[in-house]
Amino acid sequence: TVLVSLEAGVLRLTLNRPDKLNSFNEDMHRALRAGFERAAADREVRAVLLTGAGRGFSAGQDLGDRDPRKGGGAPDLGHTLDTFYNPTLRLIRALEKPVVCAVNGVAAGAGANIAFACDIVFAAHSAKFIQAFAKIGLVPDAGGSWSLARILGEPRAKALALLAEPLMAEQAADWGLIWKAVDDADLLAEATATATRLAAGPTRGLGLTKRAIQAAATNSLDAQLDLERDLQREAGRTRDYAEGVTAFLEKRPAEFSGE
Ligand code: LHQ
Repeated sequence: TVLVSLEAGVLRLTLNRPDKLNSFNEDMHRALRAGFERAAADREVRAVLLTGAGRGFSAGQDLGDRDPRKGGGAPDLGHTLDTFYNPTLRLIRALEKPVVCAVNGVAAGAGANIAFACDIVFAAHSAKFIQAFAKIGLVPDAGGSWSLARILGEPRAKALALLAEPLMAEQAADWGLIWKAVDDADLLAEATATATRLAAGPTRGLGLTKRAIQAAATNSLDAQLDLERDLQREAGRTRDYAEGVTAFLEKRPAEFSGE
């Protein structure tokens, strides 16, 4: 349900249930989570690229898995979040390596919100984001209420969530929800090039940078200045910092090891 490959330090995770628009069943949840766990543990992985197979990125939760017509009483959706979505969301945000996302087609419900949790998001011009939850009586999850409100502010976050209308890639980029909308034909090449470039970078410094920017949302300026000091102290001790400065002084490209 998730294709996994490692090339040039980039762990590529491809959601792979294309005939169901890569909607999440338990298998795919487990496989995606395992992919991010590997990304954290494996030193050879220095960046992640998340994308989808076929014409969609992900349609969110597989609704066929929870057919109310089959009876069995009301399901505990909180349990689904605790068991599956939330651990994966936390892994993505805590991973001290860059996560690039290539949204190749429609991203609905939790599918959209998993994309918004990634660090650098490219989307094909034809891709659209839909907070589909309102259509079935649910609340935005997989971090969506948090990321939409933080990135867009309440007026746009509420309209997207309450109306569940599609937001095209170009508009998402204009609003700052994603990094770039690119031509469909260029999406994978462009996202792969970016992930590959990041994977050849000073991984520790990039990871600490991610941590610093994420902490800013909840820190005061004072706390953030202290955090920058601490993280810079750590970055200054890496081999890659020494290599970066040496390469600059020797007027040659740096060769970062990730250490
Ligand atoms: C699907 C799905 C799908 C199964 C397309 N499931 N088959 C929820 C509950 C529990 C715990 C916590 O979290 C959540 C989080 C959520 O993610 S809730 C939101 C769930 N997602 C949705 O409500 C989106 C449902 N899908 C759609 O609205 C449309 O499929 C979109 C707008 C994504 C795409 O539309 P189209 O491009 O017109 O494609 P389609 O509708 O024809 O879908 C293609 C196939 O994929 C089709 O199967 P079929 O056998 O008829 O070819 C769909 O049934 C299937 N599919 N989404 N979520």
